[in-house]
Amino acid sequence: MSLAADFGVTLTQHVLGNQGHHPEARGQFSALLTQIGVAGKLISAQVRRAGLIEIWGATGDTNVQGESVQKLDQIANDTFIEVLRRSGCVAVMASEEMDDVVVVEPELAGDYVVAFDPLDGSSNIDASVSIGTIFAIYPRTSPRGEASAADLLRPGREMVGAGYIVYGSSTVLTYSAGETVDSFTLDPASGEFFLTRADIQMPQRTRVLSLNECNGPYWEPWVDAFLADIKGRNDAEKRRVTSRHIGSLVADFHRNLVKGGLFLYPVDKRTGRGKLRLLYECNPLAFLAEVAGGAATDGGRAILDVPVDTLHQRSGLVIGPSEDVQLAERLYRA
Ligand code: P6P
Repeated sequence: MSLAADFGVTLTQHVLGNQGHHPEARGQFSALLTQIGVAGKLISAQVRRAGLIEIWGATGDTNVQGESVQKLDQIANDTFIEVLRRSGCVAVMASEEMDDVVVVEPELAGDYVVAFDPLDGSSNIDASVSIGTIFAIYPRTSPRGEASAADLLRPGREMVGAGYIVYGSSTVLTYSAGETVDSFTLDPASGEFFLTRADIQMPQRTRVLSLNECNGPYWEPWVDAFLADIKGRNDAEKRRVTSRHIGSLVADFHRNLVKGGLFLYPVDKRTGRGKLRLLYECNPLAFLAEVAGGAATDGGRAILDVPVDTLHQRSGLVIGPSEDVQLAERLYRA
């Protein structure tokens, strides 16, 4: 009896299979993705125990965003940094939790640079609501020994990989290296991520609308017109669109990617600024959305084309099926 029939494709097998499409690959990208899987398992183990070992709740610190740092945030941040540092694949990394970049010592520095949000959705931690890690991967551009923030201050279009790990009813890692978007579910018994959704295509109809409606007073006028168009698709005959909003971008995005949904977090007209961070929230998810046949915009242009000037730069975000993202852009420009 063939053993192979007894279990699915693991993350490492899938990543190595992908590597086969790149004859010039030296294996660092594959090793990096595998190590990101290791970090995801370590963080997942902590998330699953948070309430039991009292690591939810705030540490009393505040991060560069001015948000109170939850203990699990700190653990996720430290875990991601240490695993990536030891991977030998990363030269410099940026984290939502760190004011400045972390430069890896030359003897361990590798060919890639990574930006990540170690634990997105922190305000949901002590309510046991889904949270997640988001990551973006670029090839380093700096010469050996000179890695710096400049390696990361580049448009999302230059990414070579991106993904997230959502710690929800199960722990799911989704990544893309540019050809397909694939999802893996962690099997707690074996500690392996197994392929559960291959070559995900984002459904082209918006069935789910996901946003914080209470921000309505702060929206620019085009947003109300946009929402009226989408909600107007529901009539006496049929409800075509429903609403789901978790408040953890990574969980809202994963549901929308799989079921066909649109998420938006428009800029605040009082400041002209968005809330979500471009480098490690909007860009990686925009990368996945485009590979899966969807789109992402800040209203004026594709998220992946927005210049990245600072590590913690914020952006407005509309992400989901292409035709509704294009509708948002038309209304934004009108
Ligand atoms: P608001 C979580 O803190 C986060 O960064 C995203 O995951 C989420 O979509 C957004 O902020 C929620 O923000 O203003 O609706 O609470």
